[in-house]
Amino acid sequence: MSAVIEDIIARKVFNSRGEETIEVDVVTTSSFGRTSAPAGESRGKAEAVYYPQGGVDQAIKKVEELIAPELIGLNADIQEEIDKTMREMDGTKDFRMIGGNTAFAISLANAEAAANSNSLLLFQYLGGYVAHELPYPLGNVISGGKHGQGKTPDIQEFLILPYGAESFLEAAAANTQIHRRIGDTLKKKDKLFGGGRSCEGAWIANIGDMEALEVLADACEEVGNELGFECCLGVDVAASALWNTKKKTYIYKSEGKRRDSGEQLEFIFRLIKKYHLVYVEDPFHEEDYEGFAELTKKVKNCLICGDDLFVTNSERLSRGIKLHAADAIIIKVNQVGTLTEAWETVEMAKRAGYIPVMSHRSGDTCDWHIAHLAVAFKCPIIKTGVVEGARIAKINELIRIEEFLGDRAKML
Ligand code: 2PG
Ligand code: MG
Repeated sequence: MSAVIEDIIARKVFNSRGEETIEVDVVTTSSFGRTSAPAGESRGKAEAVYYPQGGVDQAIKKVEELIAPELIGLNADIQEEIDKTMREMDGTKDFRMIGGNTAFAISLANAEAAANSNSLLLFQYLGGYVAHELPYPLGNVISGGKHGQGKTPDIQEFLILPYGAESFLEAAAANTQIHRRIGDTLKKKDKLFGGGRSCEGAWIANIGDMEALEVLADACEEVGNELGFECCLGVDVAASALWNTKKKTYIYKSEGKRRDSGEQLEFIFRLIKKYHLVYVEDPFHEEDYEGFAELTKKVKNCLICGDDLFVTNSERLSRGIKLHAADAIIIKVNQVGTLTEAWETVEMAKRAGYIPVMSHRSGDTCDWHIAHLAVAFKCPIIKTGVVEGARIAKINELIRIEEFLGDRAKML
């Protein structure tokens, strides 16, 4: 059925942190699509600028006065044309004129409208009939760094990956059990622990990095033994937030330590070995491609993932590939702006043997599109938290996709 864009409506809504964000409806002759944009707290410097000057209000005005008149009449089926038109209208590298989040919401709402007009689910529309593989959920269970408050760990995220699960539902259930078990342990360990959680639903406790990893390791082992499959550990160091450019050191405030680049490498390497980490995100600051390359060369059986390093940007990824910096990449569509560009980055990553990890943002909405993108783009991992409404929206959508696929569903 034809899907000519008839209207584009933008409004102000809120994300899970209560920050203003943009939501867009794309209405076509035969369908409708809706998307709201997420926001990061620990953003990469090279990310798209979320909004034009004047914030969400100004972005809405731009949609009404500039973007909608340009896109109305185009065919929603031709995603590339929609995305390219927005790029050209903006004219800057970082989307500062119309806003990366404005482009993101239009781009995704358009894809959903196109899928609906073809009577397909989004993952099928984008990935084709053959798309049948589900990602493993990588879940944040203890928060620190910029996502923590007070005397919490320096490392931003302590993550679990139920790698041995046979289905997505089983994997998601394992993550919730581990999350609960960790909550119980923290109650005993930290007298001040009041059950507080970060914006991603991970626990906030008055413990250090090592203690957090010990708690994680025990919980993963216990639950893994009970369920009969392996549950692994990972971290997002978010090292740009620890890096002090002037002093050229990583400052671990809670621990009361400083580490230069060499010490950082040794420290992360020791953590990987001691806790058998299978996933380490942003172990170095966002300009240290060399550090990433050195660590990637040094470790086996542990993904070294670039988030702030690559910001879903193909130019930055291409530099990383040349230097063999990292072997996995976080994909956050709103870091780059449009679906087409994010897809191009995923394709480049796969060609170079990098693992694409589809990801939420710390300030997110109940929007579920990344669940479909993970399946459509064949991402073996989705990083989207364990509990909390905005995270559960994605987890539950993947459970629905798994059910929809029936016998054809397979873990990637
Ligand atoms: C990260 C993310 C998501 P933010 O660093 O990976 O967990 O955080 O959205 O704040 O950038
Ligand atoms: Mg990160």
